[in-house]
Amino acid sequence: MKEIEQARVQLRARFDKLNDDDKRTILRAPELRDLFAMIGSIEPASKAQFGQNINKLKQDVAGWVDDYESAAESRQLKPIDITAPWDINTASDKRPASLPAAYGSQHPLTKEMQIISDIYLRMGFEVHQSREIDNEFNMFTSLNFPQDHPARDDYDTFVTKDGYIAPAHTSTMQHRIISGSRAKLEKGLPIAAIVPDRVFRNEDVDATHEHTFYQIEGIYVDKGANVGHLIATLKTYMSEYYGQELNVKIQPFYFPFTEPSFEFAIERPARLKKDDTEEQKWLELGGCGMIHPNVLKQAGVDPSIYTGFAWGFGIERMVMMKYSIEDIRHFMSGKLNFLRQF
Ligand code: FA5
Repeated sequence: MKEIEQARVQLRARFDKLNDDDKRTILRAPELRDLFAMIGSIEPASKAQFGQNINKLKQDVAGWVDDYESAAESRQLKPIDITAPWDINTASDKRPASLPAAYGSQHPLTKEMQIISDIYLRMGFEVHQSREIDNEFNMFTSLNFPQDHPARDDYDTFVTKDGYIAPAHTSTMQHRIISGSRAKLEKGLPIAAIVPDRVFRNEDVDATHEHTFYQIEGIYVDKGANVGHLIATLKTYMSEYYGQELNVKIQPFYFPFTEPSFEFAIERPARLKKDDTEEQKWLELGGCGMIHPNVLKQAGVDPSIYTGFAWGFGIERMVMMKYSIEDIRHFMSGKLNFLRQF
């Protein structure tokens, strides 16, 4: 039986040296075949034992392969959690049961923007990012603000010494997205995008106004897009986000980049109303309208063939409605007793 033991040592040495992907080839090793071929020449008294020992070796070799593969699998499955506050090799029963609060959590606005983006992704919209610094063209000119028009002053923009602008709304992305995606229209596909991102205004801060806040821009361009589609899109989104149908109010407004333009408000729940006046009844979430033909034209889209709609809502205000948060300043206050509630 010496041959079998010699073969076992050789096979093991070769198995250890094989590359990960080749470990299985050991099952077809010539040593095993040669041993089986020897059975015929073994004297009858030892033949049965010899056969059993070869079978045992063959099973052991298959066992090496199985053990190796299942270990490789669990090596792959073990996630490396760089945020884990314990050594990742600590046995699970020795790890702390829960993370101490000091390790933190996602900011409520981050969480809500994820939820909002997921709703729009399900509705077929792409998600784009905005910029933290932009230029006069994207902030005004591409959006059909006439040169030196007072409407430019409606947005209390922060401007750098060399004339760059901290975007005061996410509409700065309209031109980029429409011109960048117009090839889709030629293929018969709509442009459908959202931009949830940060904007800046030189504004007096109060319970509903911040100088740095978030907006979500929505852009849709296609043949035949109309106001009915705009309202249906916004209502569908609202009822998904709030988990119920809400009363909405749409009234005429003015933006240079949409025509017609509307202001979109939703009815506040009683607990967020200070009194019973008509003004307190509605919370204005943002503006919307049909994209102005000049905006489409500048982005290289023919407004006699395609139409589109756009909207821009304040994210803090939507989240405040959802959780009955009475003051927008809580979000950036860094107060732990506020943040821990989410
Ligand atoms: C705009 O910013 C337009 N760009 C919206 C738009 C987009 C219209 C696309 C048409 C088509 P407005 O300045 O009204 O519009 O701001 C939109 C929303 O942002 C407001 O209704 C409000 O919800 C939020 N918002 C505005 N200023 C502040 C602020 N200082 N703090 C918090 N939220 C604000």
